[in-house]
Amino acid sequence: MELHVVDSHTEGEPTRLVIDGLPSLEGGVKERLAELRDAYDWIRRTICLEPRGSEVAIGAALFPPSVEDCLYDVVFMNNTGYLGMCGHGTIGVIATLAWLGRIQPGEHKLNTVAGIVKARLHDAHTVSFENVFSYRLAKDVSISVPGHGVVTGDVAYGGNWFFLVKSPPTEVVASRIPELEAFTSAVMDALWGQGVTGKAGAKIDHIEVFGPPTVTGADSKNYVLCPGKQHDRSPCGTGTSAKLACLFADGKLAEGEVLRQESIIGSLFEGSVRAAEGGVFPTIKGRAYVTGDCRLLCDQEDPFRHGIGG
Ligand code: PYC
Repeated sequence: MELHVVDSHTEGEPTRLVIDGLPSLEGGVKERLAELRDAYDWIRRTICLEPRGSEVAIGAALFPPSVEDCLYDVVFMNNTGYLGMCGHGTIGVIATLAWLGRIQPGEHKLNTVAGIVKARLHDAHTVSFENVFSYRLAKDVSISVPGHGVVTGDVAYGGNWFFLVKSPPTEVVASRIPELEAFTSAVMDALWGQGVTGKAGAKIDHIEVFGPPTVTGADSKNYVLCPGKQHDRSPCGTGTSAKLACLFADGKLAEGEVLRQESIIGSLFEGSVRAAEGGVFPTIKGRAYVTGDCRLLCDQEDPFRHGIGG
């Protein structure tokens, strides 16, 4: 068994794109995700988990488009399961397709489980995409977080569900990552325990905290806890989308105005919105670089051929 993958990172966050070795799956992108999860989860475990992957690796599986006009159907996955959308992953996929010579600068649509995203390849590394409809579901939701008291934040959707904490528990800087991780993990557990969800009971599986920027020109810095309880090294495309939706809803961001969102490692996304009824369509821009091109081998005698745990 062999999987051909191309690795990239988008503003520090890795994406592993499978370009060969996938089964051919019928149906639309949601049916393809379901079949991958139910019958071929070893692919996610092989590409995302140790010893070949890591807890921060996001996998992306490409399929022929099930929707007219789109380049591919794409299913994103991580160390614990599958994602409806992934912003840094979208930028990584488009930059990788350019590196493979499959696309040229211009617009390219990807059909994700959360909906169609309109990506634009600007040059070999720079990609922007208009994300799916994003909105704030609830403002100023207070929950009780063991060890941290009452924590207040907004529930918003940016392709994934987010809880955007109002006040950070500590400085939002890399040297505080252990405290930020413990705090955001406790917030995630408290949300689940106290039944705070996204629309139709959707699990909130990303937590975002904000602090003052540390790089020139940035407007805000974030720390984003992802579903596998690892933080995003990039400013998080879906998280920045959720933030843009909240700023717009609060009248703090005008249509077309640019927000420069810094990540915990000091990398940047630029974001802006197009207004829509009840929410926004965010556009996120960032850069990705290809870091590897390899064949993952699964030796039948290797007890960890399909990853460790997960
Ligand atoms: O960029 O949307 C994103 C993302 C989600 C999880 C990791 N990155």
